[in-house]
Amino acid sequence: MGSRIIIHVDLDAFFASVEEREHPEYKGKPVIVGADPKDGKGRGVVSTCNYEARKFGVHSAMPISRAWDLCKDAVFLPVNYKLYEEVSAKIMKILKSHASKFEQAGIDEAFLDVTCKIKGIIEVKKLAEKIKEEILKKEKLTCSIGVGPNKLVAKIASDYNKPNGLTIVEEKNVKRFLAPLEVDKLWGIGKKTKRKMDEMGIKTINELSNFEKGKLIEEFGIFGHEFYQMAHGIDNSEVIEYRRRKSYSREHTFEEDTINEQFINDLVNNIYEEVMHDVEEGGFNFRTLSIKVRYENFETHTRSKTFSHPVGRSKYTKEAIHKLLKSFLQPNRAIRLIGVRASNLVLMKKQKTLV
Ligand code: TTP
Ligand code: MG
Repeated sequence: MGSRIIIHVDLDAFFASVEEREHPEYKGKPVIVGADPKDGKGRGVVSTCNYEARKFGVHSAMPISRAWDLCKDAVFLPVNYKLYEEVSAKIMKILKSHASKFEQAGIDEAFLDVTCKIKGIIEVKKLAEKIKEEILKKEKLTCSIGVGPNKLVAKIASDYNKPNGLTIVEEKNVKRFLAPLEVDKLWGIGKKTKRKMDEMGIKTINELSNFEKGKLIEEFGIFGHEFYQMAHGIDNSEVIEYRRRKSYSREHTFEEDTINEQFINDLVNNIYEEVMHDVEEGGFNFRTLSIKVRYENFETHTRSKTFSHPVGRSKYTKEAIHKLLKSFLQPNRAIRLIGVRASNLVLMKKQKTLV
């Protein structure tokens, strides 16, 4: 594989930053988003907190009662997931516009493969700065960006200098960059694996990279190989969008509004085939199939069928879409537009993921 240029973008203290943006009066104060602290008796955890609150030792996933003990004066807020999702969608749209290949990796992070459009470090630095500026200008939020020859290095780099950081790791510097970092910066190394490596005398990625591969496989089975590869900065996984997709849909407007059942049925067949093609190409099955019908007066209706198990292109689902359509066919009402949607997607094709 030739050398790639991958960018990883991760928003800073995402939920808390959105809240600060919405409420300028919180500026400078510690902000903690999560469960209700109930004067220290609350159950549940911290979702996230801003960097002011982090100075008190508060962090994500900490019991909210502990956060209360550490920082009573903080502004405690409930999780407004709907708002963060809306902001996230806008940010993802900006990010996607700068990528040849794009993959949302979480509510506030994404990978961009820019290999095709960028030549060299100066250009990628300019692009990263432009992305930061655009997010700040349009959404009033800061992010941290990492650039590397693969997703693993880009992700570690974005975390390297938070908040509002930009870290670029050229291929020739990957080993030097990773060497001093602790092993749990690598994917799939959680508390348990870290403890085990600690017992084996492995604390840093450098120490892991010097460990005999055979011994790692003995200790960690198939993951041993993966750990060895990662410690050497190797990650061949592609930037592909599949995780966050919620549905596939297509719609078509007739050149002239029509009541001709044959025309309507033919169009539905065509749209159904197109949607099935997209679904299959994405490696999905689906559980819900919907039809959308817009009449000549622009009145629009949708109707769905949800199957008890994931389904794909078949006689059965084709019949289902026609059954849904039938309920909208009325002798005197011309139809203007038809749409078909497959949702409740289930990923069928196994994608390469790390442990
Ligand atoms: P992160 O990107 O891990 O954290 P962050 O954006 O709050 O802070 P930073 O990146 O600057 O270190 O997670 C993104 C959002 O996901 C976060 O704002 C809240 C949510 N989240 C939880 O709800 N629970 C968690 O345990 C974590 C880690 C995140
Ligand atoms: Mg973040």
